[in-house]
Amino acid sequence: MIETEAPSGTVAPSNRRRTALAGALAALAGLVAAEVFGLVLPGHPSPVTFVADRVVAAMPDGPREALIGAVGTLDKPLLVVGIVLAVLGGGALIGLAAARRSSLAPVLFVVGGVVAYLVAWNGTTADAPGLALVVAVGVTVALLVWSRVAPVPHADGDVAGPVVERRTVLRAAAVVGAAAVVGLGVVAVTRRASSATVDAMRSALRIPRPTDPAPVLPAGITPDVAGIAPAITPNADFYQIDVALSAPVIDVASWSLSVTGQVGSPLTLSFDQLVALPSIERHIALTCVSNEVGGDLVGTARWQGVRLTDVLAKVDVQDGADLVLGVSVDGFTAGFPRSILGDGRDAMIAYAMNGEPLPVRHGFPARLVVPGLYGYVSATKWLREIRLTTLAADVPFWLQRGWAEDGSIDAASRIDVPRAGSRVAAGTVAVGGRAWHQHTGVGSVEVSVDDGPWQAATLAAPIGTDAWRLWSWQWQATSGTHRLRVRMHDLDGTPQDADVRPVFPGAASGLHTITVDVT
Ligand SMILES: Nc1nc2c(c(=O)[nH]1)N[C@H]1C(S)=C(S)[C@@H](COP(=O)(O)O)O[C@H]1N2
Ligand SMILES: [Mo]
Repeated sequence: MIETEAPSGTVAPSNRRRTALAGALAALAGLVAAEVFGLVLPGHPSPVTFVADRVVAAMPDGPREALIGAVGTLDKPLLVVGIVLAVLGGGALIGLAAARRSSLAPVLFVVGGVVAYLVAWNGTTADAPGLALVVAVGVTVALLVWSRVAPVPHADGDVAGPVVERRTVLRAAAVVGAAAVVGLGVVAVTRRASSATVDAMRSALRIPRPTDPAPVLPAGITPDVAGIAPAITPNADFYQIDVALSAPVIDVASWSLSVTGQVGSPLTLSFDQLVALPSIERHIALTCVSNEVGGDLVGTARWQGVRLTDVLAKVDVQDGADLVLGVSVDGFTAGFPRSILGDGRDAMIAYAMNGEPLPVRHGFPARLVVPGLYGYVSATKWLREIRLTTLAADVPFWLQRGWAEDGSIDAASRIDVPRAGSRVAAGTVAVGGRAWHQHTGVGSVEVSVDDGPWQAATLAAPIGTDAWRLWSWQWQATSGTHRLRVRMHDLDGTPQDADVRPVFPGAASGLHTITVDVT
């Protein structure tokens, strides 16, 4: 049965390779088991998700900034592949170490599990017991698999370590591989089923008519420019930014929202209780602080929800509470000064977006929307708690990572059509775009060609000061390569900041400039 007999104290290279492989297999089996087990714990993301969140959080600002702009696309799968490879590598190292002393393996797998737990723990104690359970199951399975693929030899096991037959490793690899495929298949199917359940729940939900509906929009909010995106962003096209690897799947029947912290009488609302309260409906533009000049991390939707100050009035907020902190089911937090609500802006606990329950990826069943603040300080999705607190006691997620405390939105403008770098025919060319300075409003937009004089663009019909405003301009284009720039003044007459600043730590600035080839 034993293929190679290594002399005491040394290990044959082929055996080392096989124990490394056995270790990697055992770690993979443990990871798959933890993923599958994690799935059956309601409301818990997978352990890999937990770790990926940690990686995003721990990254230095430069790379993270680059990543955040793209989160929701390719970066997440790449992170997951990286984490799986790291686990395989860790398992292989344990295998190598155990090639000399097999009794080391169980100890190292347990240590690996503890490290995984610490790396994955995101600081919210609510998640700790579930995560501990998931990791414990994973480690147990890894140990079981290890004891099968790397049997301790009959004699002096403690001295020479396990001797592994190639056939055992191959057979174990086949079994673990098959189990991984089946297990992850089950995960994928169940995930799809549970998001299908939420979709069914969403479509079954009845959202009451708003008590205070949004004003009827005038005709002409979207200018007649071919190829320009509509002034009200459809839900399917609305940008998405979050640090969650997969959107939390929330059962609205068991969900509740608590208003806590420095309040005289804390409050908990079920979904039914929330939507039974008087509601407002408003067109509000949401903007991400990570939006580059000319970028598309901005959108305008019609939101319906409960006015935040209505809810705060019910809990008797204490004087010292100067921070309103939204806490998400996924542990994310965003916070802003309570004083900004004093101007009566339409900040709300939103539960509907463009006339339907919030899409899962936009925070189902409820989120915060605060006109005039970037999302990172205000727009908590999958909201579970609103905490009245202070910056000294609770530092919001992105502030912990060096982003600016003041999340007020800056004025900005963008050219959408023609696209940067495109080719157009000489003659009259329709130019169009949008500008925003939420809660202040857009006063004027101007365009300049090749650093020539600023020329007034035509503003489309207004949606409201909390939304963006689209614009158009007829360009008499002559052949050659030309540079177009845009700038705006807000309704106060203040020009947007033309100085070039990067995104970190508090929003990019500078004028959007594009080059167009006219033929
Ligand atoms: N739970 C949670 N809410 C969150 C975030 C997040 O990472 N997690 N990101 C915030 C940021 S930075 C922005 S810009 C907005 C984006 O909202 P959207 O994805 O609906 O466009 O959500 C905010 N709310
Ligand atoms: Mo953001």
